[in-house]
Amino acid sequence: VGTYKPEMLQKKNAVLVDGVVLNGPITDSKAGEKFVEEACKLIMEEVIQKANDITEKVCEWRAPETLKTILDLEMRDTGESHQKLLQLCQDVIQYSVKTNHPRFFNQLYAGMDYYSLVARFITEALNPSVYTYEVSPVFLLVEEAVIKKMIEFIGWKEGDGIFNPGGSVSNIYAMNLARYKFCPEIKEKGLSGLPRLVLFASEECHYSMKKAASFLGIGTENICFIKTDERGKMIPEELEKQVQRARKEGSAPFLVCATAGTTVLGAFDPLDKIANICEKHGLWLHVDASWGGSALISKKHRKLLHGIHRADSVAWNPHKMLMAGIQCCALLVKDNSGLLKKCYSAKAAYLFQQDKFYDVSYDTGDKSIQCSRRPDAFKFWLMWKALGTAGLEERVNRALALARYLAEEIKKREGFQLLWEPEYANVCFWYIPPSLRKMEEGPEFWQKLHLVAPVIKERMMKKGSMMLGYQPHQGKVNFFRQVIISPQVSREDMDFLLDEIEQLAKDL
Ligand code: ABU
Repeated sequence: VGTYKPEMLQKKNAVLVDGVVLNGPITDSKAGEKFVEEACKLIMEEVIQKANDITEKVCEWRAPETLKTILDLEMRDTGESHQKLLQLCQDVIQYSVKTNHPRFFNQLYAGMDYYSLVARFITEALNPSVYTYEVSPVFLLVEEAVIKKMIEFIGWKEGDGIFNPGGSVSNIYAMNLARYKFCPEIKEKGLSGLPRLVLFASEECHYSMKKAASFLGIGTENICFIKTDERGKMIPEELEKQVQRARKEGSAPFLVCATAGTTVLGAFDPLDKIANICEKHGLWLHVDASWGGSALISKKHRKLLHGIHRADSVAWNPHKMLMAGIQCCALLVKDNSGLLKKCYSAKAAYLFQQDKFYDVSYDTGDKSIQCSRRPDAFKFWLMWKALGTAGLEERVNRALALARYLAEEIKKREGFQLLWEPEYANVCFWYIPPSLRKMEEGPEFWQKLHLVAPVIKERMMKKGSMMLGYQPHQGKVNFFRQVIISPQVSREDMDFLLDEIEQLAKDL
């Protein structure tokens, strides 16, 4: 009968319902354990032990149609064999990008932290959902401890917070929270009858601001994008002007979103001056420090966020600079009167019973728009426990020192042009290939230079030697954005990066 073994049916007291034998479990735990053991060995050998090996490729590029033919993607009626499954795991590892490789510089995350990795293994094995103390006692306490510590680094005496699936979600939460504070009746009454709400963010802000405004029914046209200076920082005088203009037009300003660490330039808005304007006009100040928040850990670099303690909310992603593993993103809120819970709670009686036998204030799930929620704070906590604050600080200081080193090397080399002095871990530069070096900087030069970075990127990926990003930005043609994060990266990798670009582009 189907997958049942005859001995199951022959068992005394065998119970059959709708043709299904109900006696005993039907999982083959021995086979499962063997699979886990061998798959873990594969992960150890193919991912973890290779993470520092620069002779390994960063990526094994295949076009989608080719990759589809290599990977056996079809899901069939019958399960695959143990060996076939291990082969599939091997294929997945082989053709995935090794974001833990010392020469993966492509995104605002990189590298391997062994402790956060083990934390992820533990949480994957335990499969908790962080909403009530009864199902997640440890992870809720861990989240509380991590949020408390992050709040200390911001410089607040007290506060609240919640871990979210991504910085964009934290920004959406913050925008909604600011609006709730501005007009609490919105939770029950909805949008009708509201004045035209307006918020302010810099031209360099993260694209999640637009997503948030459209998702929340505020409308992207009601984001007033404030001009930035040549370094990509919001100009406070422009903000003041725009707030006054919006008021005169009869709109209702309610929020300023400043950025600490912009995505491309790594720029930090002048938070103290922006806070003065927010205070004067009674506006909620949210700081998107998803990328730059980790500078708070460094005594040397925390001045980049001078004034952050005056913010009402902060988004900070330890999965970026601190390498806590995707995803690890906190929204931190200065309010300690339960605003977060008041804004988001729906009081599901089947989860948040008020007559439980323990202190139900630990059932924090109703501070979130999510129901199921991953224990993301745990991987940051285990890593912090392992490295100590001093270890985290060393990581930040070293990444920023390597960025400075790279910038200086770029200045020395023929054909490389630094766009801005790095303020953080983003190093933005052009590579001008031999054929363009003598050309006048007119429209033809820029048109041709625009094509260079994509060609180099294609070549590096097909070779698998490294990965770094490029983009056009604010009227500038395609340039490289190098991001330095991982302590596995060294000065030699910076030199390699420049040598490799020269090598890949020598015929251009
Ligand atoms: N949240 C922005 C991440 C994009 C990047 O890694 O460049």
